[in-house]
Amino acid sequence: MTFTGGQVYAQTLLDNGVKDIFLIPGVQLDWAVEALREHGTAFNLFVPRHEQSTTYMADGYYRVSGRPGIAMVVPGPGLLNATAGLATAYSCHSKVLLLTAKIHSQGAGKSYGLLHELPDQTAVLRSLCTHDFQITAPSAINATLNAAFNTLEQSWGGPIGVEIPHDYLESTAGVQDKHAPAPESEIPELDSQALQEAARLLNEATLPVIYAGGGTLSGKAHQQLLQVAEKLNTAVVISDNARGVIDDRHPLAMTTLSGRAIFAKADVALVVGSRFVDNVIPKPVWPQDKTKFIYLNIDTQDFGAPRKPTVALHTDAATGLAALNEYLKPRTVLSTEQTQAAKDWAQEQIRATSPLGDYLHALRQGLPEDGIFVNELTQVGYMARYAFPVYQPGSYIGPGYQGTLGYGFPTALGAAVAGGGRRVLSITGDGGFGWNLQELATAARYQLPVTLVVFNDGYYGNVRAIQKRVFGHEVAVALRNPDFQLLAQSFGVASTQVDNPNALKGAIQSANSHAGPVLIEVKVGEMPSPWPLMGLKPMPGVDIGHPPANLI
Ligand SMILES: Cc1ncc(C[n+]2csc(CCOP(=O)(O)OP(=O)(O)O)c2C)c(N)n1
Repeated sequence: MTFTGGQVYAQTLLDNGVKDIFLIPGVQLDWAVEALREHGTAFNLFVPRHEQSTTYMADGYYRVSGRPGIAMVVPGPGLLNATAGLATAYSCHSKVLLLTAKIHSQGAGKSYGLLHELPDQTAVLRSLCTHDFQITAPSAINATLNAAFNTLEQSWGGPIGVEIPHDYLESTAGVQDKHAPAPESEIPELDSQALQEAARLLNEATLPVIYAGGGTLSGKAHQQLLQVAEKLNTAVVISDNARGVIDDRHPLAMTTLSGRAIFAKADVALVVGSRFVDNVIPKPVWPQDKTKFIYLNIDTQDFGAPRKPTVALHTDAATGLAALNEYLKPRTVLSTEQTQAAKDWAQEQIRATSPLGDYLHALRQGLPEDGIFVNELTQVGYMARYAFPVYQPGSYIGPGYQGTLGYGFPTALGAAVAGGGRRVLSITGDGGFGWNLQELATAARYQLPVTLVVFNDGYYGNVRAIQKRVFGHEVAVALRNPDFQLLAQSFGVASTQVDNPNALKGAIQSANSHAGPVLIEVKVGEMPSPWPLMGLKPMPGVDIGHPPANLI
């Protein structure tokens, strides 16, 4: 029996456990898509309205399920459209597999100007993926795809790309079944001297503190992190990328805001799975000289300047924390009163930044315990980074260091596919919604349980606020919006409009009992700035957000 390359391709995806695929078809994918169809209900094909959503949906899917998110696009502009999602997946270590077609194998490098040809497509893909695979012959489809899946499995995260010239999908010549050798594990062995030195520093410190970055979440180190925190009874300051790694209601769980009070007194900090560099200026998020730093990271790049590690532990978060735990002496670094004082102080700061804090309260109260929150680059969203309480891993999604405006809604759709009926709450500003408002069609078509809250202030409000504060003027920030109620209606999406936090809470609660998507528009005016409270260090020159010296 002979098979087309497309059939081998589809069968290999199935053999690697793939069920859900986020794709936009096109002529270069035809033989693969036809083969997917032949498998009937074995595959669920989700077809959004723009290629950027394929990778965003795949990312949201991975972050909720822990299973690789699979995106499929045509070459050239198809791939280029998908790159913002790849960049976000890269910054969040999300296991996204991007399957892209390529121009005809005999046109490669010849500049014939074939449909969707790029001068160097592989270079584009390679620059945004941790690994990339080229299918170099029809007979190599099975082996190369298996190698990509094995690598994805062994890797510590980040997107992987696979390219296939479209003629190989149509070809029946020489298609063979081959098995790829399993790649080596990417987890290095821990240096035992460094481990003991780290344990000594933590055991002898007066106030050791733990800082958890996204690597604790992607490295599934929840239990190990909690064990170390509870052994020392000290605070874990959870970065935006790690939200959910420990339930925020745990007495030792701190956000970057409540963590300010702890870091101010800490003499040793254990930084786990974090780049620990400010998002805008290449400086560490906390000064390196007054505190001794132990950095635990799988990526040796994250040990270098401007960080100054006293000890560097090179392994993944779960392995490193479990090993450290063996050497730590049980003690009570912080009392319940001290951790509560830090949390109470943070709450007061949030409450005082009204109405942002009230809106966040409404969002949390409206969302069920197991609901999934997808944050965005909107003013309420900046505050959510440190003020939206998160209860479990995989229930909070942020954009990582990319800070990609507009990523949230399509990411929420992928999260909903993975969520098995859990309600997804996606927030956006009216500006960011413009990046992907066509995906209301996708939400409606697949009846995804997403509540989309659009904060409508008529501006790129965050940029406007910064312009006004810094320059005293505003420019290029006013928006002319559609009627969001009519827009939702035209896509067949239920919608409502509110103008205060209490009404927002009620609208979210009613949306929870809806099976499909609901759009809630919130009419807002100018908001107070969420920036002075963001980040571990108080903002220089701003007089709010400084914890009193005697707080803990
Ligand atoms: C891809 C991308 N483009 C531009 C920006 C810069 N940016 C950050 S916030 C923002 C304005 C957001 O406006 P809106 O979505 O209306 O939310 P608001 O600030 O009004 O709450 C812009 C343009 C970005 N972060 N990402």
